Amino acid sequence: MMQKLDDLFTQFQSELKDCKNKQEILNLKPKYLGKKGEISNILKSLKDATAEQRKEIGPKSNEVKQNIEQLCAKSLQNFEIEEINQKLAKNKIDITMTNSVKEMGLRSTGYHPVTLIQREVEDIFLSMGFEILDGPHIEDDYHNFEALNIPSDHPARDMQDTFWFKDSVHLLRTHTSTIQVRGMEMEGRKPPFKFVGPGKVFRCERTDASHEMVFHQIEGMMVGEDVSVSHLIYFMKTLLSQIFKKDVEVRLRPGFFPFVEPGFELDIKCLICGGKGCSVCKHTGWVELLPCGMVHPNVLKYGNIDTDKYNGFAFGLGLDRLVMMKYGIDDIRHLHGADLRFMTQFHSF
Ligand code: FA5
Repeated sequence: MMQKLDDLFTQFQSELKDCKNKQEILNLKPKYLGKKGEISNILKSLKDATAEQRKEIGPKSNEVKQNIEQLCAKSLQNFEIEEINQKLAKNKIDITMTNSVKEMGLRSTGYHPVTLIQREVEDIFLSMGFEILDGPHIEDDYHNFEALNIPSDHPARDMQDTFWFKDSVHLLRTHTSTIQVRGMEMEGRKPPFKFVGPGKVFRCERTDASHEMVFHQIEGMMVGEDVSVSHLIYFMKTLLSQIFKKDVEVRLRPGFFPFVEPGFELDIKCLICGGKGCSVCKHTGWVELLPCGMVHPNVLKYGNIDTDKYNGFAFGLGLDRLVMMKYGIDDIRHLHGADLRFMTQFHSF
């Protein structure tokens, strides 16, 4: 009987080896372990065996049963792993290869015009020694208002309609000026420094030809000794001449923002209508593009900067409007639409 159990196990191993798929294993298992299987037959015949024989055969048959069980489970697992690997190999997509996109019959639309202009502006400022910083979309009251010299009772809070979270503390940032605060907070940050911070901003506004609820700005900040309005004008002029590669008419007028003093609005002569008046410039001939000014001492104090020694300038450029002026787009809403005929005009891979 003991020999028979050994022979059965050897026979099982050889049959298992020949199994070509999961189903064959599932069919093989009951042949040995099923109610009418080989092992059960042996166990049934124990009733005729002596007590001595039973003592030996019982544990031995359990051992063989367990081994068969384990080997079946292992082989099934191996087949499953092989199946998964085959599927993975078959469906492999190399997303780094632009050719795969074409082979799959998909059209590549290139970069969004706002991304293109953002990179262009970043490169111009990088070449002038500015750093590039980032900041979160979800902000808190402190970074969006308080540290920018806009306390909770200040009427300037109403200048930008804010998407607040239910806790009344967190919000979707309404401007990239939050990056001024975050930039000054950075560990080891000491003047002199200059950085730009691009990104999305959110306002609960009615949309029209020049207003969106989600749009893009790039913030700029320079802090050092004896920074003046001339520095500010120099950097703004350099930026605009490099972006437009032609002379564009601009005007500087007083502007009010609690975080700058004095504050300015830099407007560009509308390039859609040439200044004659249209829906983009609201029939004024000018488009508000780049508010700026000298950083208010209170903002520097929130950033732990010694205001007896240092001062600075800051600006907040509207990137969507810059794209509109550069490419002659007469409605900002085209930039957020999904019309591929529009999107593919700018750049492709
Ligand atoms: C600000 O957001 C200030 N944080 C800018 C600033 C920074 C001033 C640093 C001084 C110093 P304003 O709300 O005007 O300012 O927006 C700045 C620019 O963003 C505008 O000139 C315009 O180009 C663009 N902009 C504003 N609202 C919208 C909108 N709804 N849709 C598209 N562009 C907009």
